[in-house]
Amino acid sequence: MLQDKDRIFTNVYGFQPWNLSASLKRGDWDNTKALMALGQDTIIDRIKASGLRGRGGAGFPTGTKWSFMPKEPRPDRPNFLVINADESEPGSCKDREIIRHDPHKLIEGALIAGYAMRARAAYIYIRGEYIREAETLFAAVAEAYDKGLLGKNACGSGYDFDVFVHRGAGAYICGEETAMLESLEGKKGQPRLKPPFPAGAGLYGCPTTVNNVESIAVVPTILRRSPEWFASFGAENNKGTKLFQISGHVEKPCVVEEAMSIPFRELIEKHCGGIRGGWDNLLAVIPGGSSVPLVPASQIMDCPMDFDGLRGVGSGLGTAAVIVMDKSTDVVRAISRLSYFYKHESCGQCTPCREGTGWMWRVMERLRTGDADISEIDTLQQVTKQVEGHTICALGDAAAWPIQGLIRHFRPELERRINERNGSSDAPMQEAAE
Ligand code: L3W
Ligand code: SF4
Repeated sequence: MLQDKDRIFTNVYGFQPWNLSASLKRGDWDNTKALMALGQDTIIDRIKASGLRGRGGAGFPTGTKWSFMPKEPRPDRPNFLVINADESEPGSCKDREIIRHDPHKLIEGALIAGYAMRARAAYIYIRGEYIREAETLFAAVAEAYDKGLLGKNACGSGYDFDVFVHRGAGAYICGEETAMLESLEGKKGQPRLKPPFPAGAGLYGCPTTVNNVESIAVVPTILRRSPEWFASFGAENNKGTKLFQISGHVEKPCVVEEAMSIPFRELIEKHCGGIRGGWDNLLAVIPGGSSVPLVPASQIMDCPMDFDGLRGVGSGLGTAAVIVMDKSTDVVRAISRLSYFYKHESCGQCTPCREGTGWMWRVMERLRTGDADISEIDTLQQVTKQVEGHTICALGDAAAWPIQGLIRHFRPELERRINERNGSSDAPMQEAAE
């Protein structure tokens, strides 16, 4: 288990004030100028050496992403950093805690990351529903300007850097990086085709890196404590500490920073007081936010909570939003509700997603009530394959994967409902198949 001394987010529960004076006591903004004096290439090399992978879901290596940015930006085509605080993934609530209680870690990280990428400014795009958090962020940015930490000659470094906070308007799809850029430009938030990636043509057509809040907020501590320190946690290729957000049927839901790769059972025992009703009562877990497939109890127990471990059980780490479901859960209803979410949030721009999400949800609802034909289970599976990988952005995949996971692990339950509805069976609910 991670020791308190190894936690980056020491104020994640808000026991101390978020403001600048309290943040300074916690070690934020401590000689930031010296960190910047390491030089842009050295900072990028150290972030690469730390093994940090993006904390927004995809897990792309952060230092590598930064290295795609032009080293000599043209004056009429500046580099930009965009920070994704549009935390809308069902189950995810870690970036909210950072912004509420430790906003200066994010703002200092923005300056250092922006400097490393030769960015002129950072835009923090915050979810529209995060009203109080946006107020905190506006106030924290104002404090940083007042003390000369941002703006002209930021921290006395000789580097000019601005931070702008932009509030979203409630659309999940604006968390997709290119939809976010469209939204920042004042347009309807619809994803762009990639390539070009944002590093080639991003905000206002300029080179842009989009990073998640947590990815940026850990940067100052990695540089202060060393990349080797960060890389000492977690398994190979899955390094560092990570904020896990555990919700659902555990005794004590929480957000907690832990070492990457901690086994699922240990995470829940140590921080959540175990499963409601005991371990025998665990049905399934969605380990990475609603976009990844669920994993049945028998496969998740000893699984390392990291990118590779969860891929090994057919799922993913995503944002590390761990949704725990005990045996009281109507798992078909739960996945059907998620299907509705994706149908509702589809931007409608590409046909497989616009039509497919509605189609999948309607079949899911008939499976929920048992009004479908048995053959429709396979038809639904085929439709998810038609949607997956055939859309502009990952929302199509995100709508398909939870249904695929349900069919893979809970087909007997789907069949039971249909048979029961037809009066031909009264088999009891079966546990997830292996
Ligand atoms: C330059 C290349 N850049 C990739 C960059 C790319 C992006 C990053 C990852 O989706 C996932 C999604 C959700 N040259 C590049 C390159 N890049 N190749 O690397 O890209 P990608 O396409 O793998 O992922 P993505 O489109 O960013 C993100 C999943 O996250 N998710 C939900 C997330 C929700 C939140 C939230 O609520 N806060 O983050 C959960 O699993 O399904 O798979 O920057 O430009 N050759
Ligand atoms: Fe829009 Fe869905 Fe296509 Fe993404 S996959 S661009 S959300 S229609």
